[in-house]
Amino acid sequence: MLVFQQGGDYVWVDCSDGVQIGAEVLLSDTGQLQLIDDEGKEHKIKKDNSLKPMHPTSVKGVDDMIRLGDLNEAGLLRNLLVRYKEGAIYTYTGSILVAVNPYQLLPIYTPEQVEQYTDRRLGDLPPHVFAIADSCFFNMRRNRKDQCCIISGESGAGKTESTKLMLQFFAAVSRQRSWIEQQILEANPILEAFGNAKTIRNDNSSRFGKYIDIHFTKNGAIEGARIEQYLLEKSRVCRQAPQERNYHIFYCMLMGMPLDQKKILSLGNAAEYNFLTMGQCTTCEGRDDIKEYASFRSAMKILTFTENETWEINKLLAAILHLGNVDFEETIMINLEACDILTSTHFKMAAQLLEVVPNALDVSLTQRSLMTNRESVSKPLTSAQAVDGRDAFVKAIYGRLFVWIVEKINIAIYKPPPDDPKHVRLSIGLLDIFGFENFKNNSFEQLCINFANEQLQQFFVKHVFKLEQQEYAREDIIWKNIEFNDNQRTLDVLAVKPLNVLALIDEESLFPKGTDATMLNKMNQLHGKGDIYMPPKNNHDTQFGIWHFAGVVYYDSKGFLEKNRDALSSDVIQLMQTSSNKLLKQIFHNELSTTETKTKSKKRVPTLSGQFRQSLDSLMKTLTACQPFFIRCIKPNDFKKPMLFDRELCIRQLRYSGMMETIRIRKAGYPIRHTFDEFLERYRVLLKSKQRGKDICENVLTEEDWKIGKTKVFLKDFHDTVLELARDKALNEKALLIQKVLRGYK
Ligand code: AOV
Ligand code: MG
Repeated sequence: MLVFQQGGDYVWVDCSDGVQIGAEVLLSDTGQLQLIDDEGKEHKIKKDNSLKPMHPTSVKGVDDMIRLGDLNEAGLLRNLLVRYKEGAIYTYTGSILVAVNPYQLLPIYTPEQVEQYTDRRLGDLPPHVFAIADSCFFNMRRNRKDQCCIISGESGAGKTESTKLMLQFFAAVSRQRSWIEQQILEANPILEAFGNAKTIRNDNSSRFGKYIDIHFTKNGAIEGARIEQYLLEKSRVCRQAPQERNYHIFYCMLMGMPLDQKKILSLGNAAEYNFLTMGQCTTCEGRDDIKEYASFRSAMKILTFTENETWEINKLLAAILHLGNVDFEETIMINLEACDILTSTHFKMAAQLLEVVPNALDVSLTQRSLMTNRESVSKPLTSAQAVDGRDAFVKAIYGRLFVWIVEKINIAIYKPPPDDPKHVRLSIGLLDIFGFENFKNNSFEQLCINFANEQLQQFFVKHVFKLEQQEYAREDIIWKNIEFNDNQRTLDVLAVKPLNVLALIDEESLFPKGTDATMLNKMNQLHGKGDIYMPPKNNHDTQFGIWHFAGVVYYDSKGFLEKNRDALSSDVIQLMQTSSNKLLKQIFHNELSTTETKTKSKKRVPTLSGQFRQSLDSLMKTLTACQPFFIRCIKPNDFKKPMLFDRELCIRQLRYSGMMETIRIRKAGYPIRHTFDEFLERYRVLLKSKQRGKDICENVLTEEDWKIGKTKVFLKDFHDTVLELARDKALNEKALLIQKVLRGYK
């Protein structure tokens, strides 16, 4: 029986959010206890034996959550909170890193810290993203196996920042201080200028996914890298939700470009452009667009973009802004609704920058050619159709420009392996995609983004729960199964079952008569009865819901097909053929070359979701071939504020990411495995004998709680650390001994 007699003790008390909260006992008189909880609230409760005392590990917090005594949600949450308050934003769960976004610069990323974390075993020092990077690097060299690090978390949780920190670490430990490291680091400001934007969730939100594969020699020197990009959100170029901005590059360019250059492009301030003002927000607190433009320009130089290429890019960006200010006026043309372009400097500038004849631009924006049986006829467009056509054109320019820029960056940083067959190339891949999103209005882009997150969650579930428990069974390890939330059923409905949601969207997109409504209808019929897909509430409603691993999201089906078709009108393609703008022609070379060599059998243009699925499939294959590390980023509040820990928000993230179950399995399980031979080869130095086999392995293991399976040794994360340290020591002693002996000979 525990009786609280004095202050300083800690207990758990009930909280309105359903998860118990920690509280300190301030006073205790005969019948009552006065408590103050973690949020500063006072409680007065009757002295009661049912009050649960806090385990000492929860009072101060622990580095590794598998050491928590109170192994429940309350304990988990408090551990993160206590540490976060002290600026300790990183916590382990075995080798999985949990990172809580501090929303402030912490003094923990200096070159000294990099040095400190280099070549240390995980758990030697306080948890840190550098320690994970170091482990990746160590494992890659030790196991001669490619590694990957999957960084997940919702929008604004800190994935992109963590990725940059990992890169910073690799560039430093590669120790060459050469050009290539500099180039890899400098790819980021370019990618972020073109692919990141302010959203309500994150002032620097990645609107595309990326996988950076860093290539090393067998000695750990960086040789090069390759960046894969996924599905840039193109709609942002023309439309922004309230309080959101277009891509950073536009604002940076307008703020940072010298006046004489702006004059040539006839550019003014951000406030003057329709495409930059839809969100009623042209600045971003805490961001200096002038400074960012300078960094962007210098990064372009480092990545070998010539002055001329950068200028040509600026021309296309300016053309986009001018096109956005082109106005259309309704007219009637032979009894048909039509429209005219209102002559303006914007229109003239757009034609000049795209290097096309103004009249040709006018025609391609206001008319559409249709192929009848024999001939091509043109039909006038209404002003609304003309606006849509113009926007499609602009999105296509920006989207292809982005792809071209990434390709150019890759040309600079990717080095094909040398011809030498003995050359060993190892790699570490960092995955940083757009986080799970649930806005007031969600569209096709959110469905794609959330589908990608769903895939990553499944990768995590597979690695941490499924494969692991299967292996215990295969190796006859006695094991009590741990239950976990499997999101496979959501993935089945989205992309696996026959006629799954994405397949239906694709099918309707390829069907000329398909509309958003016919698509929705089919989805309702085929998936309306299950519990993953939620049909619209009534016939007028265009929203359907999906139960994602991170909660339910309602998507508005309006505009789905158009976005998925992502088609460019043949008029625009023809217009580009007449252009003398080399960059424009280059970024559209795929479209231009297919129309030039027109073949009879028309090739099906892949849809957006089709392409995205294909690239995700290939990503999953790459990841599966690597040894994975996981970083789970947590967003502590919705206000982008430091030192604010919203319990409910954090509980939700911990729940859907499966953190509780992860702790359980990491605590009970044996995440490190070696075959007997591998194990003996590495740790033989700890033994006297040269024998092989299962029994000998047992002699190496002095610590407790390991298991021997049929073909493998099963260890806890901490065993790995202990063994590696012992091995280092033994090798050092041996080296000393050899030195001594050699000295003796002299
Ligand atoms: P995300 O990548 O996870 O969101 P970011 O990495 O862009 O999120 O982080 C959002 C913001 O949080 C950053 O701009 C920083 O201000 C702050 N932040 C994150 N991590 C740290 C850190 N370690 N130290 C200091 N500040 C940090 V998205 O890309 O929206 O899904 O699409
Ligand atoms: Mg990001």
